[in-house]
Amino acid sequence: MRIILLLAVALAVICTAAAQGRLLDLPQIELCDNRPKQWKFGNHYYFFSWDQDGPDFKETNPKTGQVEGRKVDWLDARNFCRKRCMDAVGMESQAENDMIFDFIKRRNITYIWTSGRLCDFKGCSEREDLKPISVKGWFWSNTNTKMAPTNAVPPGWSYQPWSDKGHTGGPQPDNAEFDINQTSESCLGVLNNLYNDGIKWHDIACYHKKPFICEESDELIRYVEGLKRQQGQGQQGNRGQGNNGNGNQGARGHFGG
Ligand SMILES: *[C@@H]1O[C@H](CO)[C@@H](O)[C@H](O)[C@H]1NC(C)=O
Ligand SMILES: *[C@@H]1O[C@H](CO)[C@@H](O)[C@H](O)[C@H]1NC(C)=O
Ligand SMILES: [Ca+2]
Repeated sequence: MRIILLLAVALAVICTAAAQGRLLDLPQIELCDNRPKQWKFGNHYYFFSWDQDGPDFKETNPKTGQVEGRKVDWLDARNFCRKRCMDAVGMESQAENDMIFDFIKRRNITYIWTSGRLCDFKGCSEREDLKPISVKGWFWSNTNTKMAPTNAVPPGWSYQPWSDKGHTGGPQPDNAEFDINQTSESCLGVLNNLYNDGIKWHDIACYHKKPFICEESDELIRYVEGLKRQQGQGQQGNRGQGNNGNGNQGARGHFGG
């Protein structure tokens, strides 16, 4: 069963980011038109941030003076994708997850951010269907799709993508950093064997900096097509009706069944 979270994509980030005064970015027409199309899977193109050039993806290491792949926090990862009509990757199927794990393995990448997010922000606690939150509260923010409960192999999958190891020894998600200093591990990264556990999903505090994989967003592509139509009709100063400018398309959405 595939349950769509009709909660607005942005809600998680709006609430999380509000404290830091940071919001989701809207796509930009030129960046969308020139979005990197590194490889295709199903109907979507993908790219790995460190394989791209430019200041969003490369930075100079102050110690060595070398230009290297940029590491960013979870929200920046999403925003660098979103500006390009993409979003951080979401692995809603085993086939897609296999594809991402294979890429990480083949390229020997240490870790990446995904769009995975824990619903632990405003509006989540009223949702009985998300309790207990550590088991039923995870979703892919790029497509607003609920993940399967974390404590079992997802239905239709042949393996458990969450690691059975971590900082505290136990299975993921373990919210380990919260126990150290009350920083919630609300974001989902893929780690490559950092706990001698192979390539696996881990809950990680969102401020940590990592490279990322972007996946095309049907919603943002449609949004930019609408923008272009408006501009073609000579309407100006009307950037996307129904969108409050924060990428938050009706934060009053409901989870569907
Ligand atoms: C893969 O990456 C790890 C960590 O960066 C490194 O120690 C190892 O030598 C690499 N393996 C290969 C085959 O490149
Ligand atoms: C929490 O602990 C981690 C791991 O020791 C550390 O990297 C991080 O900076 C700490 N965060 C805060 C807010 O103290
Ligand atoms: Ca963890």
